[in-house]
Amino acid sequence: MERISIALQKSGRLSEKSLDMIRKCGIDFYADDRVLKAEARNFPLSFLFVRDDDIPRYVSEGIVDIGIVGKNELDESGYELEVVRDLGFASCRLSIASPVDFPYEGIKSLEGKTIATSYPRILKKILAENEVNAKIEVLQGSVEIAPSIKVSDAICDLVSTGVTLKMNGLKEDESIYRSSAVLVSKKGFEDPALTRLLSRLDAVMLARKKKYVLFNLPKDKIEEAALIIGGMKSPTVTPLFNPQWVSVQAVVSEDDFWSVFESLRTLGAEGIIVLDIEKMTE
Ligand code: PRT
Ligand code: ZN
Repeated sequence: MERISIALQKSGRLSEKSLDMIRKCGIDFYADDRVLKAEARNFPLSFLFVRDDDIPRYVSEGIVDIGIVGKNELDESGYELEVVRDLGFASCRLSIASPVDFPYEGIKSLEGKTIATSYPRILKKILAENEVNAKIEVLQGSVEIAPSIKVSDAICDLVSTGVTLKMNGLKEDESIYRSSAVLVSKKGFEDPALTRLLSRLDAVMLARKKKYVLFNLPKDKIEEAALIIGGMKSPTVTPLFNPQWVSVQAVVSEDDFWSVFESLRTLGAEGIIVLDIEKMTE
């Protein structure tokens, strides 16, 4: 099988999780801060470690076959690539934020104002969609200080916890765009090694959203428990030494986990153990 190449962020918010995800696919390679190129030992994949800003261009120009980059960075780059998978990590939002005394009542409040951002392309598109005319002040970083130094009335920047905005005396007015890390390729790129990688990535992502639950339950409650767990072909039920009780094993979606947990407790489940699943297939 021919090797394919992937561009990853060398160091930053995407690096660790990208590497972690690829390692969870059973792909073994060496990478440290000084390494710019690497080859997987047990999979036809080679790596290029670069700044995230360069990844869309490298993929577009065929310098690498695929890459992992924030969706925001891809859309801002203007390159038309295929989003092969949304990997779900490094999620954040692009928000309008302004000083506490700025009266924001929706995006129209930005009419005639100046907005500082590092994402002029995405912002311009959203303003145009909403028929708002505003001046965009492009800054490469530290966008949050722009209003306090009178460079702009408001800002449009990435937010995850919102702490940075608060620390700079800004309020988050409205989130206008969502982003997370995506795996990209050139449009229509296909390769057996990519297919193999994707099936492993899918297994890793599926497992991430599920928990493995084990608990003991009075035998006569098993049908009710099966209903609560839901969405499953059947939980695995094993007899216990005490004939009135059984041991149950099931896979539960992380989103439903707490409601399932509480319902099982109400039903009389005891000794509930919850485990992470490393990999699984549908
Ligand atoms: O050096 P290189 O160019 O490769 O990296 P970079 O500095 O351009 O990017 P990096 O590593 O900071 O971010 C990479 C990607 O992570 C971004 O393109 C986003 O897709 C994603 N991401 C997720 C974030 C955030 N969350 C985030 N919170 N990128 C930046 N931030 C910044 C934001 O700009 C603001 O300054 O964090 C601050 C806000 O954080 P909170 O938690 O206080 O709200
Ligand atoms: Zn960057």
